[in-house]
Amino acid sequence: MVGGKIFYSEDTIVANATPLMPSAVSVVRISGKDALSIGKKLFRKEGIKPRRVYFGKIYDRNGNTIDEVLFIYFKAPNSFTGEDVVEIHTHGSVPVVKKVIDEAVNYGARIAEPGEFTKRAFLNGKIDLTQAEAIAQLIGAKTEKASKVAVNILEGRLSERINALRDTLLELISLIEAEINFPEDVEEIEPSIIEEKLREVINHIEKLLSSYRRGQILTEGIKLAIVGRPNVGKSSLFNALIGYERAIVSEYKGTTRDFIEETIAIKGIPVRLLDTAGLRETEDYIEKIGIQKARERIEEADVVLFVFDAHEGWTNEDKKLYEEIEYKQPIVVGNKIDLGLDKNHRNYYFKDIIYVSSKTKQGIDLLEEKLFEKLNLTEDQDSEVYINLRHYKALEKSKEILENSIRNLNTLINQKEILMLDLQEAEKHLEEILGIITTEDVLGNIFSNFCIGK
Ligand SMILES: Nc1nc2c(ncn2[C@@H]2O[C@H](COP(=O)(O)OP(=O)(O)OP(=O)(O)O)[C@@H](O)[C@H]2O)c(=O)[nH]1
Ligand SMILES: [Mg+2]
Repeated sequence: MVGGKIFYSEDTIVANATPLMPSAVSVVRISGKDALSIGKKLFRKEGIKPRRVYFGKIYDRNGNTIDEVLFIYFKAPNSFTGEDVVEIHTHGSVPVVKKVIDEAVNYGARIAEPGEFTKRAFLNGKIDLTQAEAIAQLIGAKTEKASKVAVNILEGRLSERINALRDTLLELISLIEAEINFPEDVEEIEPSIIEEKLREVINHIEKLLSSYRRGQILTEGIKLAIVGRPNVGKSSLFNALIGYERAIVSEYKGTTRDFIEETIAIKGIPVRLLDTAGLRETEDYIEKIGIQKARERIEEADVVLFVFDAHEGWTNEDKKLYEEIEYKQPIVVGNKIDLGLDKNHRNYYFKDIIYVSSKTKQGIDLLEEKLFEKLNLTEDQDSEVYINLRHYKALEKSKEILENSIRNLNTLINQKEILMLDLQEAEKHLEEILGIITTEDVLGNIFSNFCIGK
């Protein structure tokens, strides 16, 4: 909390904390300095103590019962927002919730803006900005893994790492400052030590920067295209991966024309899987269009699975196609191993073939492993954190300044004031991430992405 004091906004806000739809229970939340007095007017009970659950009724302004509810009061600063908060648990009836909000407004509350509760929690120092963002991330998480990482950040894992970087810089800044202020009493710092410290910070920044892409994969997923010549078993592999017979499979070449898409989770990552038409020269008009579409999908794909028939062997046609899409660095999949491997398979010029059978599902797990490895994801994400674009930009700026300082260290070592200012600026960019310094713009951007009531 800033200076240990509760930051009270001018007004008291109200909103439904649960979606407006029929359900077992709905929660209406009121936060602000008048939360309790407004709550009491609705609940009509005296002697409400904090953090106790009361059962009773909510009345409208004319004394008519709106609903039977549970009523909880959280006294500042021990609440989510850090302000006085009242939670009213009604039956999950849309008209009831609307009516309760309407009556709270009648007694002086204002309808909350999106993210306003969380914003108040931030302004009261209950959470820093990375944690506020993590709340939105957690609410929006589509997979268990994405939610796990959001919880890591909510628990302060990202803040810890940013603070560690800040500490290193602040320590260095204070050493330089001491040297500037007391040149007689303080020993000069070796430039090599300064450089070492700066490199250490840059290293850690780079690690965080590289987590950005992984975070995107985790939250937004990837596009995975299955590609190869006709009849090698692309649609069969597609079906094996999604777990049911979605795509038509047949012994005729050119079975798949239009591409087929299905979203699945592979080890917790959302994957948009695309089955495409077998690539070949053809006179068939429809097939031609399909092949054109397949090529577009290859272009867009994050990862390409290049399938060939490992029983038949690596043909010239495979080679030609492979060379065409080599720039995508595809994962090469040899299918149909249940029929036995081609006798020349040891001579293929790749080291890295994943052999599978779409029919028996042999090797499919290895393929998933390989995909994971390719995306640079690890299985163990218990303490993993991912940065967002806002963090990315701030870290880049900080890194740029530090790199510049290293480059010019020979000169700066004799201009310590300038060096100090640079390091201070680099540190300020780290503060931005945590929200120690912010602008209304930045806050507006972040909190407007929240849903109402959070
Ligand atoms: N034994 C065996 N047969 C397979 C396997 N995978 C596919 N097949 C057979 O190979 C033939 C072609 O399979 P598809 O999955 O339709 O091949 P495709 O690559 O999608 O073909 P197009 O859509 O024409 O490009 C079918 O007869 C499948 O039953 C496998 O792992 N083992
Ligand atoms: Mg097919």
